[in-house]
Amino acid sequence: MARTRSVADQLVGQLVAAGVRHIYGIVGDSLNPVVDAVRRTDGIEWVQVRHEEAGAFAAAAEAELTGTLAVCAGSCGPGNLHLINGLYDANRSRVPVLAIASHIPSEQIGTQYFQETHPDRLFTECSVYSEMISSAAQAPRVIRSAIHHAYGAPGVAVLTLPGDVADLEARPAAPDILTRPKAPRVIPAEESVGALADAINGAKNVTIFAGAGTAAAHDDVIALADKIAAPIGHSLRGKEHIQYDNPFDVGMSGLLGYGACQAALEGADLLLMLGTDFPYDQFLPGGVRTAQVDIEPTRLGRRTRMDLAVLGDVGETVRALLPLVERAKSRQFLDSMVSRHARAMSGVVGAYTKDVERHTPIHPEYVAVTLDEEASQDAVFTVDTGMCNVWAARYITPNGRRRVIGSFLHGSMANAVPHAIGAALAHPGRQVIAMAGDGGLSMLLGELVTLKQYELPVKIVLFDNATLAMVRLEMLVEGLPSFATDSPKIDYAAVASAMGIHAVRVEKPTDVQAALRDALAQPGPALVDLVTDPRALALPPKITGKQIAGFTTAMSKEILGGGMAEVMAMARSNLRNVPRP
Ligand SMILES: Cc1ncc(C[n+]2csc(CCOP(=O)(O)OP(=O)(O)O)c2C)c(N)n1
Repeated sequence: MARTRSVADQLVGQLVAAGVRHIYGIVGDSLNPVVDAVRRTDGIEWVQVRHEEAGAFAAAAEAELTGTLAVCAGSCGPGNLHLINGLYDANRSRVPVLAIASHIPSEQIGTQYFQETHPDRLFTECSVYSEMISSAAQAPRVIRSAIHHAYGAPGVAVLTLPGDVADLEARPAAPDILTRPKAPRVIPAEESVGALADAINGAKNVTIFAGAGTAAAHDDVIALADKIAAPIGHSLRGKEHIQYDNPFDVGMSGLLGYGACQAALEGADLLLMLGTDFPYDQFLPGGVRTAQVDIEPTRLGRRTRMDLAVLGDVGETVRALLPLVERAKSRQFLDSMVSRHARAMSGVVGAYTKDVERHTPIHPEYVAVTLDEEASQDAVFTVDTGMCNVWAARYITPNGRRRVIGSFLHGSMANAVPHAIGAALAHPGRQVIAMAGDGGLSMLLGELVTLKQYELPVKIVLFDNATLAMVRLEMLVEGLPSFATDSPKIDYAAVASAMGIHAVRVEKPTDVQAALRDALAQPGPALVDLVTDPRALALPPKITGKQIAGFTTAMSKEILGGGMAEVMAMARSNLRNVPRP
């Protein structure tokens, strides 16, 4: 007897029509009808992860790299609850992800049944759409609506689906034409562009601060900067889109920043924020007249003062603006900021010297620089939250082809390996490098099993400092001695080897380059466990008196607590990094 087409079959069919190629998750109970439909459907694969959170991160990375909807799924109660942190991350990064949260039997809802939660309520805060499918008649339109919301926002759509409803016979539905809609052109109002041109023409020193919204506007922004003689600083998310082939680059702002960005922001008499929702207002100069261009009205003026707002796409706005702005008469401000940046780069960022090649434990900056040299020109780097963010931001050179993916808005630990899983499946054949901290890796360590299961050629570059270094740094600047940050020294290379993954532990800086080169040449997954210096510090470009006081207090506490050796070791590790006057 022919099998009847179920709601689960219909769901999977609609997902395939929308371009979905993978569903990341863990099977179980109420989710089984969906998993079985995937098994029987061509063109879509089930990817078995070890923690549903990793499934959500993997889907987010796939969606970010391809722009096409990616899906994750969790069984009822705890299964889909595990998705939540990855979904927060995906939703904040505005990538099209659909989550299937399977649910307890519909007749049991509201009785405190085994594993009962309310996914449709639970996920509202981390999604743009969260609905429960309660009947076969409702299913096709709600599924379609979820897909449209995920693509349209873009963001996360969650479908809550009780197992018994998934098993119901599907109702006929109109065929879906749900592939990714073409993005609209968002053209700013003429008056807004005119006002912005007037403001620029009336200003003496303009600084551009560029965010991820400059993604498709690199050449336009550079042309504008050239014409109005404006230095270009950028946020962490803007870096990969604007920093390459950019003679006006003055570096990055924020806690992880470097270069002359901060000086350029503060020295301007007009700050032009392009496609950025950079959250740290303490790094934005509240005293400087500010104009902001963004495609999203809710972002206008929410981080710092806004004297002039332009609602529109950055590329469209800049192209409309270019003929209206006058060529700058003086390039003095631009020149002074660019040379200040060059000095800062050679003094701070470029501070690693020959000594570093002999410094044990290995200095993480040396690893990052070597990795930058060894990685391919179109590599995808996924970066753990923690100090890896700093090393990637400072040393991984963007070129318009490489991609750098992280939990840059949500700031979750343990994203690098799961993001790399999604990246490797999205782009087979492309080099995918996970820059991981040992705290991050150990948090979702089980995902090594996923790499092995699918022989995903992800290369994990592990900055193994046996501590939560980023938090250690936070404690120092707050004047607290480090506490509850250290982990036992674990040989992660041995752990990975035991799983059948090519792995090596590196303790000497002289072995770094060969180990990275060898790992990058492996056909399958590989892990390089680099024993790095836990005391390597990243100093923000703008250090407040309070932070210095905090740092000094923490140092005194360490000394009073008998930690003199620690203080000396930290000083030795970081002398190279202290900005010179
Ligand atoms: C899920 C989660 N838990 C805790 C934190 C707070 N936090 C931010 S960075 C960090 C330390 C990361 O340690 P590790 O991965 O070892 O990297 P390191 O900073 O040592 O390079 C912690 C605990 C967080 N951001 N996310």
